[in-house]
Amino acid sequence: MSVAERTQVVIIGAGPAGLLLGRLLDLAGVDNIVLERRSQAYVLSRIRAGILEQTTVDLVRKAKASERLDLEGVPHHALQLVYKGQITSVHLPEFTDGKIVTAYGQTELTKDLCSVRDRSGANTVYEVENVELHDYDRSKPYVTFEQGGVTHRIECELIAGCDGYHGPSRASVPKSAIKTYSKTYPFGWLGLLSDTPPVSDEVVYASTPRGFALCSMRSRTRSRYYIQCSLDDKVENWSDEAFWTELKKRLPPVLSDNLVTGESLEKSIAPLRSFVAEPMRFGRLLLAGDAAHVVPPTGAKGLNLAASDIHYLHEAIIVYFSENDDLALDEYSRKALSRVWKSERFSWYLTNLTHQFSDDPFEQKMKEAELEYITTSEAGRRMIAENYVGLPV
Ligand code: FAS
Ligand code: PHB
Repeated sequence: MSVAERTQVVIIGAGPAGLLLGRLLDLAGVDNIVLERRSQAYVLSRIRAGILEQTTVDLVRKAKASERLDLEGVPHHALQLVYKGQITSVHLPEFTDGKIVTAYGQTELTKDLCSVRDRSGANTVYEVENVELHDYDRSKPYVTFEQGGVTHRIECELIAGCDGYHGPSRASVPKSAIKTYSKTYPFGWLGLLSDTPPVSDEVVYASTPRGFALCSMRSRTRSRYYIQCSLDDKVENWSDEAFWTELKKRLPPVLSDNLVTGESLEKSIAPLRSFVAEPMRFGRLLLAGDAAHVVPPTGAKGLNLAASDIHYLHEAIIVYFSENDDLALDEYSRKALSRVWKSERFSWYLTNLTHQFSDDPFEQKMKEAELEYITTSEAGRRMIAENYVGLPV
């Protein structure tokens, strides 16, 4: 593939953030190129998030990439909290003027975004190596990368770092110019994907003395389950049968008795982390998605925060080029971070509320009192609902 030597925006990373941004800029006539370390097949094989906020659905529609999402996405009008064996349904529209969430896998969303980008003829270069960012603190930034032993250089006006937590964009920022905040959790999530009907029509968050469990879906015939596990646990320690047995022990009989088990399509352990980098703009470099922040998956916010950033970033870039307005890029960082921190709070809160990890008796009593309050108070359920559907952008 011939690689453009110049473009308006170089986007590093073909995850949801990079692909969504590239598509929205394409539609706005802003020339861009996406550089991706992995093959397209690898990118499309990732199993990640599954719940979309309305803001995310709206943005995918604006990107004209929602045909399958509109057909196959499963609307969820509530989430279920399980505590002391009791199920509390948190009805979302009741507390949020009608808002809901939609179950649709990140894997499917990435396929849709790749598909529209490929059909549009926009330039995506896969399997690049040694991406380096240059002179983004000046007026003529450029990006270099290698492919097949050839070094390429792309002159540009802006660089969008959409390369995830481990990517080169944030890592290229001098430590003196960036402040980071982070927290790691003393447990992980063991996840299993199976072609079995979901045990519930909505996501179930179960807080039990044995640990946390989550029941979700990718469609009405494909389920996604997680159980809290120790950080030193290994996925090879868990046969499918062992997983199903433990999951059943963490669900009330009304769910465990109806759980359809089956062979795992995928099984993996993910660590949990909260992380934020401030600011999200460094001259002509803008960070978005996991390159700038990470949340524990408990609140279903990771993918949605990436979309939230792109909601702000695509607008800022369009204004930057159409009105030669540099301030729009500063506004991006401020607006994005305001919403990032509120999602970080909710994800941290729901993780602490539902997982077992503190052997401090007082902390345990505080957790129990909070769960009693949330499951019996309208104000408590309202707080959960309005954060779960996504705070206004
Ligand atoms: P991504 O990490 O998705 O994409 C970054 C892209 O940049 C990748 O394709 C990567 O290959 C590429 N890249 C990296 N370095 C590069 C380089 N040097 N050169 C070029 N390209 C480079 N969120 C939820 O809401 N719910 C969940 O259940 C959930 N589960 C998750 C499970 C796992 C195992 C992980 C890791 C994350 C999970 N997340 C979940 C969070 C996840 O969905 C992210 O929030 C989401 O993928 C963020 O999208 P991006 O910012 O695009 O980053
Ligand atoms: C998922 O479907 O993968 C999922 C759903 C809700 C969460 C986390 C993950 O809070």
